[in-house]
Amino acid sequence: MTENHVRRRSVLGLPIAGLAAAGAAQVGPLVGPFLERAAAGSPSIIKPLPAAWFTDHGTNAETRWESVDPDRHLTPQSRLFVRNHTVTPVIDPDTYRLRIHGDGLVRAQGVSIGLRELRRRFRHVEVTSVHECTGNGRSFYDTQQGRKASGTPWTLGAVGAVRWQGVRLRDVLAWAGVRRDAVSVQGAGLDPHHVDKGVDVGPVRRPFPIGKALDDALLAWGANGAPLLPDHGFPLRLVLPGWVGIASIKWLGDLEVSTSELTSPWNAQWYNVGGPLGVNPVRSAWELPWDAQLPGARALTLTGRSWSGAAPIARVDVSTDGGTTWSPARLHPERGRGRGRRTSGHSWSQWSHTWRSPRAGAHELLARATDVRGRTQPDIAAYNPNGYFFDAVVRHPVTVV
Ligand SMILES: Nc1nc2c(c(=O)[nH]1)N[C@H]1C(S)=C(S)[C@@H](COP(=O)(O)O)O[C@H]1N2
Ligand SMILES: [Mo]
Repeated sequence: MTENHVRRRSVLGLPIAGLAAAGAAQVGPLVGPFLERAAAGSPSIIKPLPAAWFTDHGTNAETRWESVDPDRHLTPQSRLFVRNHTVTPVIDPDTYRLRIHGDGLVRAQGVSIGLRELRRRFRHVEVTSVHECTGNGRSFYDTQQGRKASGTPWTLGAVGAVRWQGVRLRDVLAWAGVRRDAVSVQGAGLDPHHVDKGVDVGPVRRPFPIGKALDDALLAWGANGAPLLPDHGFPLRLVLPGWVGIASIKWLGDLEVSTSELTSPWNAQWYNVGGPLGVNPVRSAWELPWDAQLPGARALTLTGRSWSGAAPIARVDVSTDGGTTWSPARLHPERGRGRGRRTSGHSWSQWSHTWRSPRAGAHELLARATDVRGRTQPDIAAYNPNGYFFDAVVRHPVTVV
């Protein structure tokens, strides 16, 4: 981490306070910006979080589904959810280096590379993926299934679709000299160490199989054609398309490649339900506020989206009567495909449903998606104490007035 310099300058235009400077000297270089932001009332996240777009969960921010523009397929970074274990660091791109090392490399002492060289040396690629937190939907374990799970009480807004720009991890590993018997890769972030119940458990990091690294994993510097925002991993993050959000380490400072299975609390203690969680499940959401008040009309056209970590969506069935009767939603032609030559990956599906002659009063809207591999959404999600992978059909209350 010594090669990376965190810029000590004003954050949100505020001068560095004496308190912040003193605190930083005692507890580490990344705490200065944190104290400044705390003084500004925004302790963890730098970008603005207007209440119309986000639900504030402290160090995390959730996108409001009613603020999603049905005419825009990709999620702008300004509207993308944020999940921070600690605080967004401010990293100087000019001195930033990524260190790659481990006994899974031919030369175990490893290599390090700066941003300019990374851009110059490797073929640029674009990949669209659905970016989602493992705990998305967690609050429904409590509100829909009567069993509370611990963690951020996300509704369904810890998700977005992003077209990432960067380079293939496999190209970088080939250059670094990966051994044939390497099995495990682990990225670590440059954000402050995570402290769990008073114990410093080190930087946020999580191992994944070499197979994913050599398949479609990316080192991304851009999202939707713009540089990553600080909150989303500037200057460089891992992206593991279709996998749990924790796999996509932000502010990537270190990559270890190993010939034995690596482990960390983020695959052993957390994000683990009888094994480390990998591919995201199938989920759906209506582009409506919770408890929406809908104007009575002869026909109401409602919109939503469905997605799966494994594959594109094949069909979506909807019910406007709490699940008694179902009909297929109209899937919109896919608009998530990039125009660039090298675009791959898959996005979410947008859909709509015309609700004819809705009667005044309270109703529950349901949507159930199935992906092209036949994975679908159950009526009840399998409970686990940390509330991961809530994939059941959500019962969305609305009132027709
Ligand atoms: N270094 C680092 N990487 C991280 C995290 C973090 O706290 N620190 N959070 C992870 C989790 S749990 C998720 S869901 C995603 C969130 O990415 P986003 O904030 O860009 O939406 O980043 C992952 N990568
Ligand atoms: Mo997450």
